[in-house]
Amino acid sequence: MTGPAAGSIAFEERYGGPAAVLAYDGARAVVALQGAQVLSYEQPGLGELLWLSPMAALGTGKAVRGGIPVCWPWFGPHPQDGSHPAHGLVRARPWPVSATRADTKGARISFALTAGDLAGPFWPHTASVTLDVELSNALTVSITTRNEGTAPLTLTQALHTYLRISDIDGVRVAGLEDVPFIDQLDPGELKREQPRVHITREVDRIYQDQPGRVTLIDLPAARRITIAKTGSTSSVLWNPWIEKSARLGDMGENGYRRMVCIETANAGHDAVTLRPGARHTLVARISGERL
Ligand code: TA6
Repeated sequence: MTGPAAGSIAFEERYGGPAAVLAYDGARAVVALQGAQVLSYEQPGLGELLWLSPMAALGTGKAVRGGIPVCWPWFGPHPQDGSHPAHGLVRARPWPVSATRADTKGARISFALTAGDLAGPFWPHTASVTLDVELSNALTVSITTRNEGTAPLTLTQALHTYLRISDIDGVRVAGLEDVPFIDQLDPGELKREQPRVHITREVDRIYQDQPGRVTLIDLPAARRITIAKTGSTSSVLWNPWIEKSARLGDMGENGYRRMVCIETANAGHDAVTLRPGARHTLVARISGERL
C-alpha cells in the first residue's frame, strides 16, 4: 500500500546550465534558473507537452527558444525604443530562487527579481517581479509585478508558451473563434476568424480582450492541451512557418511543423497600468488530456 504521492525538487545541470527538476505523481517539469524558464513539462500518459529548440543551450547570453520564455516588462519590441531587447529584460538573465516547496500537493519553485536587480538603462521604473512554477496535476506558472515606484507603471507581458505537437496539419486551436486580433503580419484594423484556427502558413496574432481558456487539439496525437488563465486578456498565437524558421536558425529541421505558440499575455491594447504600490498577477495553467 503506497502512501500519497510526494513532490520533489532537485537542482541539476541541464542544457549547459543550472535547472530545477520538479517531480510529482509521475509528472515532471524542468525549470532553468536562466530566465526562470520552464524548458519541459511531461504529464504521465501524455509525454512531453512543450516544444524546445534542438539547439537549446543555456549560458550563451541569448534566450533559449522553447518551453515558456518570460516576456516582461514589455511584449515584442520596446514600445518607445526599438534598440532595446525584444520581449523585455528578463528572459535570458539569471533569476534568484526565493523559495521551494515539495509535499503531497506537488512541487513548487519561486523566483524573485527586486527593483534593484532590474534597475538599468532600459527600465527607468521601480518595480519587482516574482515568478512561481507549480507542478501538480497540471503546470501552473504565475508572474506578479509590484509597482514600488511613485509613478504609474504600464506593463505588457507574456508567458510565451511553445506547445509540442505531432504535426501542424493535424492540429486545431479552439477558444479564439470570432475573437478580435491584431495581425502582426498585416497590422491595421482588428481582424476576426470564425472557425477554429487551422494553421497553414505563418501566423502571428495578438488576440485582444480574450480572458478565457485556449485549447490546442492534436488529432494525430489524440490529445488536447488546455491553457486556462487569470489576469490575462490577450492570447498570442504564433507559428513562424518555413521562411521565418529558416531566418531564426534555431527551429531545427521542419521545427515549425512540431510546435505552436499559445501565449498567455497582456499585449497590444491590453496593456496593464499599475498605480504606485499596486500589483498584478498573470497565471497560466497548462494541462493535457487524451481525446
Ligand atoms: O510571440 C510572437 C513573437 O512576438 C513573434 O513576432 C516572434 O518574434 C516570436 O515572438 C519570437 O520572438 P523571439 O524574440 O523569441 O525570436
